[in-house]
Amino acid sequence: MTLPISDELIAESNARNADALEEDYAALGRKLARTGIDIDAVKDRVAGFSVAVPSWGAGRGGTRFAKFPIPGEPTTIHEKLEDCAVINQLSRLTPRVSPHFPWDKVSDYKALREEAAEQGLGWDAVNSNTFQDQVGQAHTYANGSLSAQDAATRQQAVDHNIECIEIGRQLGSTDLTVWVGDGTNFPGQQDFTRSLDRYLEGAAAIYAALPDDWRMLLEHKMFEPAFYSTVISDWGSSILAAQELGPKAKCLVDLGHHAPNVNIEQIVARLHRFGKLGGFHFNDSKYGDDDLDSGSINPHQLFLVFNELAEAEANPRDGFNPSYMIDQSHNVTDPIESMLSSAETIAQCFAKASLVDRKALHAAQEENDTMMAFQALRRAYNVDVAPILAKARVEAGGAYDVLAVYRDSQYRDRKAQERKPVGLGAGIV
Ligand code: PSV
Ligand code: MN
Repeated sequence: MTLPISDELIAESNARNADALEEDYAALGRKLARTGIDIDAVKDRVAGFSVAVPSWGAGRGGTRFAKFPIPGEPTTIHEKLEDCAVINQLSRLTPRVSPHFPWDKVSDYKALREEAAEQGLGWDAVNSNTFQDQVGQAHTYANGSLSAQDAATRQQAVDHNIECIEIGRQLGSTDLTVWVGDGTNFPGQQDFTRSLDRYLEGAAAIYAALPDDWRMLLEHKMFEPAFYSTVISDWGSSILAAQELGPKAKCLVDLGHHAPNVNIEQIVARLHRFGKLGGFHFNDSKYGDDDLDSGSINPHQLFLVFNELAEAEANPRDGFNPSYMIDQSHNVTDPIESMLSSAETIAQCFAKASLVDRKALHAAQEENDTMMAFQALRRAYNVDVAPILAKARVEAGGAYDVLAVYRDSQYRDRKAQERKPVGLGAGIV
């Protein structure tokens, strides 16, 4: 395996921090032991945790107003893979990449799969794109894709999704994530019911092409690019569609795709209750965007989501296998740094949720002891789990201080010498 950052650099940095890590880990171990928690067991759980990164997240996102590229930014899937390999090498938390087509199209997927494996990476959910027109495309998506009035446009969208499944099979993926930008900007523009009927018919044609061991993850979004209505706007529409499609259809929760202040953790519990929790796109938002780094605004909400996931894991009902992925837009930071920081925050919330004394929580709930139920969560949330994550990371070959090693490596500067500059313009491609 050839990894992009020098092993010596990581080893030297880890050696400098080894005493501090041992001290902090031992102190936290003693603290947790007082409440009957074995720190090594939590560390092993964290070592088994992972979250995928999106290939498109390796680039600087930009908004619909502007994009401010940085020197050394990747432009091809090969360069994006290399950046994703950096994130995983340092964090040991992100061993899979989620590709988006046609952005990541190549002529030889077997070779692409090997190229990723050579850098320690596998493939996560395949994402289709029927929210943009591509050069030479026969039918425009300007009026929708799976829900468009025009039958040939709908068929083109179905065919593209089926092609994505075929590519995913070659890469070794087992999930297809379908998000459509379909919707309206004016009252009366489309009939709500007829457009949903058309969406469902197209989604059923895609569903019929899924291999037995695949899932179709339906991603809802309240608004953008359509600002009046979207066809799959919320978890309600999403679960109804997933129920109509069949058992392989599940719902994907992008944390930014809700109205402000929506109780997302409750949605997670509801979806799990009905066997429809398929996965997550992690990011954060302050107003109504889906762009900010995971946990940068509301880490407590992220913890509460993971608390529901811990409950769901303990009560698997129809099984528990949600896919975890980051989906952020990096407009002002180096995307590698943002994803390193987000992966850490996500894993921290996972670890904190593992610390919740569930017996105490459930007992307090049964006794209607509101304060003690709340405190069961609060106690876990207040623990600084950084030493647990650092220990798991270092033991797996990652860096104690991921950002410091990344900066010391001057990886981005080196890439700025090698890679062709990115053009200006708006958008995430
Ligand atoms: C839509 O905003 C979304 O969250 C979907 O997951 C897309 O596929 C992705 O962002 C990239 O545009
Ligand atoms: Mn998303």
